[in-house]
Amino acid sequence: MALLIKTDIDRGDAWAEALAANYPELKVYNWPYKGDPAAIDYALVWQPPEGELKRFPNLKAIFSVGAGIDHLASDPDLPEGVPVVRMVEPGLTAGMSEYVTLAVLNHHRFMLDYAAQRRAKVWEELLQLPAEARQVGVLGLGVLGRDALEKLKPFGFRLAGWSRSPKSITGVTCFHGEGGFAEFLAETDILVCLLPLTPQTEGVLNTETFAKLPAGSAVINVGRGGHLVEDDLLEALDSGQISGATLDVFQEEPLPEDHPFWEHPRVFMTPHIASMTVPETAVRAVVANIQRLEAGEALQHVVDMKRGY
Ligand code: NDP
Ligand code: OXD
Repeated sequence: MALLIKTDIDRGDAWAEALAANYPELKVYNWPYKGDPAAIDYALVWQPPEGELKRFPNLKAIFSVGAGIDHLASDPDLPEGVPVVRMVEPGLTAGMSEYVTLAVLNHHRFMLDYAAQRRAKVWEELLQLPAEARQVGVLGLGVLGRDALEKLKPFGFRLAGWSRSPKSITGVTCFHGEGGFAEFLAETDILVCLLPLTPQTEGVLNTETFAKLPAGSAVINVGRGGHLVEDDLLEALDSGQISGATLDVFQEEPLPEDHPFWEHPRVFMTPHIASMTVPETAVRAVVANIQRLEAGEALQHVVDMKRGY
């Protein structure tokens, strides 16, 4: 049995070593693969060139290196009938919850203001608000959204979430669908986007959405750049409707050098690193899934390609 790997960042031999340790019988090949395409059973990929996966006639499953699968869904030549599996693994989940907690606390504790004060050599205390005075609202109550909310619980924020289907989560006020969107936003002071990018969620962070938030809210986008209408955010930051933003993902990555976000004093940004798949833990999830399929059981975390996530 053979698996072909294409990851985005060089983790040396971490993937190969973890696979060898967890599944010695599996032959592992790195991209680009020059051998017989028919010999490849599984692909573990991040952003493969369009049409490339179609070259492998015997693929039994395509594993996404990331939780998001938009990099696969956008391939018009993705092989039909081959299940696509999204990444669900504890390392990726933990990293995202760390980032979201950090970003929420940054906004809650006025760190953008203190950074501005520091640049201007201003020594001034800003009035501190208790956590319960703020609502953190998470768009997307999937694996990552739910874990981030769990990790935020001990701080005492009021917590809310929004998803496509109804949910019930202890300590979180849950809203769903278009009908619940305005009510969810109305009380949300710090908005976190952890949605998958689909035709339905594209551009969800826009002027209309910002207008429904309380004035001076903060926005944290860790979903995909396509969720945010960047010009709408710039306008909302200028007007003060949005007081600050933490952005990890962008319409164009890497962010172009002349993009206004680079210099914007109310934007904290990072280069799509909110979380990363950890080979050592991710391999266990992939191997368990391959073994399940080989034993005639159903794969876990298969994407519904019609739904887009
Ligand atoms: P899941 O598939 O587990 O969860 C997706 C959630 O979004 C579900 O709650 C789903 O609702 C909800 N949702 C989907 N479509 C809609 C819609 N139209 N309206 C309302 N809610 C909707 O995904 P994960 O939590 O694993 O990952 C979320 C995203 O995070 C990834 O797709 C990826 O884009 C991003 N990500 C970013 C990273 C980074 O480093 N910046 C790292 C990892 C992931 P329902 O529950 O009803 O199905
Ligand atoms: C992911 C990502 O989807 O890193 O996992 O963006």
